[in-house]
Amino acid sequence: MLKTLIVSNRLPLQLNIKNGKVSSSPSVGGLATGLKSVHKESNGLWIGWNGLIQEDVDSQLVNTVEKVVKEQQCASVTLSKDDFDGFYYGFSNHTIWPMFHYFMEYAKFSNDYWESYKRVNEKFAQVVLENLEEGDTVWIHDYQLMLLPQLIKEKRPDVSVGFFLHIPFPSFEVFRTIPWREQILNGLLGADLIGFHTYDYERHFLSSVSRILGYATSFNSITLADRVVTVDSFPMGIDYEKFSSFAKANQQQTDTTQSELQRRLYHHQEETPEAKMILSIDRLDYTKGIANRIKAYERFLEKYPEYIEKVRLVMLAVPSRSNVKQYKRLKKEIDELVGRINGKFATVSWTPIWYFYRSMPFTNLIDLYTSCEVALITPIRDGMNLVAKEYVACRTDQTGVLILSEMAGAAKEMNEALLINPNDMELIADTIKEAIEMPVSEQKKRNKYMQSRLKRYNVEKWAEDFMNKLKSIKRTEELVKTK
Ligand code: GDG
Repeated sequence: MLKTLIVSNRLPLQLNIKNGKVSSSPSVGGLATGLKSVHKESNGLWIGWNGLIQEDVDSQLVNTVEKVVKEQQCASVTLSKDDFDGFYYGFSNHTIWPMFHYFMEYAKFSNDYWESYKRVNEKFAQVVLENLEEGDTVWIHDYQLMLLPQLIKEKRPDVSVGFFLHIPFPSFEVFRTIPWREQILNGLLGADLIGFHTYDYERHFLSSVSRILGYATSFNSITLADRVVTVDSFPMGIDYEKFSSFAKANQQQTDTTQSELQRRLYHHQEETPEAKMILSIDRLDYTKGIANRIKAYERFLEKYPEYIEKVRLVMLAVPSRSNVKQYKRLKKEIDELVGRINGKFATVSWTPIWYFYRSMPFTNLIDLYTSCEVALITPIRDGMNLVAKEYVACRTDQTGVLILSEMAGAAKEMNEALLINPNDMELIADTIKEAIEMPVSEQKKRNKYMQSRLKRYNVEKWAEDFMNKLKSIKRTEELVKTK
């Protein structure tokens, strides 16, 4: 039976090993939800790293781990500590991530990282090739695996290969400075279909291919010596129904069933009914513009002191890549900024910023989305930004104002949000005021449009569109061959 193999850096499951027993729980991220139908249909298989470092796993448990993984229709790629440091922390997160988000000064060009990246991509290729059967389709995800399409295509030209990039593709002027630019492009061109969140990323990629490799490109295709590669944009959506139904249930909680966080948030609203809460949620990452956001909030309090005690920034920063130098530095900067601003403006009964440095259970995330009147999302660069979409989906009564950076891919589809330049502190400060003062009728009008779009183009539709396109490319190729 024909099947689709999904390949991503991490498998969509969490393994737990306790007293020699191995169990797994599914992870609930957007990608796992979107690809659920592709994964479950026709005996699909998901290939990726299972989250365990090879040296840490008792050799007697190796087979049990793989058995548990297999039960979830998954197969593991095993990574050693060296692999993880060079491939994941190194090339992926210390070279590609900063370069593709235009933080060129943060990028490290190391040949050791590159060698590790190549080696690990080959490890992935080996597991994929072991599991491939004639006529199968492979869908590869994200910047950690950009060499994999070519590694598969070389060995199995008969197999249909798709690739989706979840982060921006930078402009040619930035991309050309990477020492391994040709190899990365050739790696990607092993795919039959390459997808991006927006048309801008797509055209940056096309321009790099034509100027670095010299291939002929059109609006959305690249002509190689022996085949044509299709390039297209597929803006990733969210599981709209899940967010809106959890939000509805959340609002029906009673005093006794509310979570502690929900109680605190509601208590705050009861005490100061005219006060507004501004929400900020991201992984703690320098691309997300968290420091600028705090500074803009400070500017807002300075410029509009009438809002002192009448507004609060609720900030959730989820720990991420904390082994990388820049992330450690950023954490320190944010701790200091929050401390300074709370020290500067706090009154006996009010703290301007509530800061949480941790990840929260899904239900608490919903508590935050439903209770904050404004969401302030100001990345310096962001491939898409799903938090913006989730916030709007959770506003079941259609109130709430989204302030969104123009530099997030999501801004292309969310024109009704208050769009800002994340480097313009004065503008952000003024926009916070505009958001707080926006009449309810205006809020509802804007959210209505955004909700209907998010509902229609949800994450399942995104996955379906990509797969349909890949299938149609395959059909066309077969027709050409039989002529
Ligand atoms: C990359 C690209 C692109 C956050 N905190 C908690 C939590 N979350 C969930 C959110 C959301 C997801 O994590 C974050 O997604 P984003 O899209 O905002 O950002 P990245 O992690 O940087 O993702 C990005 C995305 O890939 C998809 O292509 O949009 O541009 O950088 O779903 O809800 N979930 C829970 N607790 C938390 O504390 N449970």
